[in-house]
Amino acid sequence: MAHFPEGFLWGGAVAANQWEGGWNLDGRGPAMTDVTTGGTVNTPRLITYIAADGTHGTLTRGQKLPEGAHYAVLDEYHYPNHNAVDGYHHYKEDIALFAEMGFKQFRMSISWSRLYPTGLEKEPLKAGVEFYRDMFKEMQKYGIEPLVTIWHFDTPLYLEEHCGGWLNRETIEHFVRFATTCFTEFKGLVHHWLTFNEINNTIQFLDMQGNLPDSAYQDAYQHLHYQFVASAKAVQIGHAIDPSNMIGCMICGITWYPATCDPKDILACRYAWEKNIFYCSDVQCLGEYGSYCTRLWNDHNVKLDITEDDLDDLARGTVDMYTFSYYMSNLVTTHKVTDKVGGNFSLGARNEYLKYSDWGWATDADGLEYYLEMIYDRYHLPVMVVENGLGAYDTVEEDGSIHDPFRIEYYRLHIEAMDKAIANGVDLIGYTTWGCIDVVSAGTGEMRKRYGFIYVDMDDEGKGSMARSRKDSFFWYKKVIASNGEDLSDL
Ligand code: BGP
Repeated sequence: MAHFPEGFLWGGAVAANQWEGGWNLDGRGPAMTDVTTGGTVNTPRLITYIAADGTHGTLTRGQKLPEGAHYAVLDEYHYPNHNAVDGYHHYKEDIALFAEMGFKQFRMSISWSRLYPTGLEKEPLKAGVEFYRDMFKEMQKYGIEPLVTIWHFDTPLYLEEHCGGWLNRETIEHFVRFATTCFTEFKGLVHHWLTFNEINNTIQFLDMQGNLPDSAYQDAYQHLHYQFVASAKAVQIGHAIDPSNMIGCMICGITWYPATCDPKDILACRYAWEKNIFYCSDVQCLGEYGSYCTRLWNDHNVKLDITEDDLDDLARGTVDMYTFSYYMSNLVTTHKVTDKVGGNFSLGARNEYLKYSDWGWATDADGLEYYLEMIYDRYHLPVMVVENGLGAYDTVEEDGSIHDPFRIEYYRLHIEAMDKAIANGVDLIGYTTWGCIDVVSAGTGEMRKRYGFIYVDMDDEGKGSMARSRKDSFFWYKKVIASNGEDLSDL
């Protein structure tokens, strides 16, 4: 007998910038992803600009725009997020397909610059509000609950370029205006919200870049502090507008293991949990910074701008649920790593007990059980796994069918892990697989890295009909949902 409770929220997830497209339609303003090119597993995505002297230049993530330069869309590059998979025009068809699979919940995000093109406007664009309202009504027809991420990597480019983005305290105010619009306009249509997607990536990303100066840590922790305050204010407003709103944090969930039994590795592993995972979720779930934060700040001479009012907001704006993405575990060691592996906004040492995907991400379903039990024990809040999946190559057969047993196997293992965690006492209330329909990869900008149950005919260069088709995993997941997680057998 499976242990999924009645009413368990099965579904799938996408993000506006990776699914929607329509980047410059109906008044939408650009976001950073719109000046970001495609990359590959070995070559980074580039951010394009025009320098003060008119020459064209590129940056990689984390690098600063040179003095006098401005971000720009350049003719010589392809920008996969511009059209993405055109959810903007296909949402009715896509939602009907989700309904066919039996989705109870669909996680999507609202593009900030579709409502506030620069982020500074006092009123939202009507067209943007109408677009999302229509989408929610469409979901309502099928009894699908929206799970809405308010910020999924898409601060309006104008705020980033001209106002200092999240290093400027005023961005809190702009975000709060945007979030308030969402809570007000979609009241009654949306009941489940997440404030910031994978908020902890800002910290994890530092370690990926290697030896950075203290100023990089100063900026990252300050950026996060402003996002924490923005999130806490949004939670309070969301509750005031509709007390039935359930609002969650969203953490990039990686299960960290020590690579050896050297006590130094065991300690380093605990530190990795504190820095990468608990730093953000303690603030968002418990309403205050953990005691270990002093150590993290002191390590890099970080001095934060934190006011008494901020602390008050953090204490009042704690979330109602813990949500996270889960793709993999990672090894931590103080010893020399000769075989580094990639991951979701993270790096680690290879774990000889695990299998790795074509993009170098480990498959570790036990790590999901570990994470769920650890987190629930710490926060005692309802939990949702809001991203999980395997990015893989798909082959379309001559008859149009797509056989993806590797994806089915990945999901089976992770659903079994969730089932165990529930049996062991975790209050797990929902599961949305990542990229339930193929979308543009966040990390590489590729289309060939596919997660979907639904295939989209579109390649890395933006060529394709955008036609949707059902993979084998579509029929399998349908069966899983219909049996509430009981029937995980092959088709
Ligand atoms: C998470 C993001 C998603 C998604 C996913 C898969 O970090 O929240 O937006 O893209 O990772 O990553 P990728 O697309 O790089 O395979």
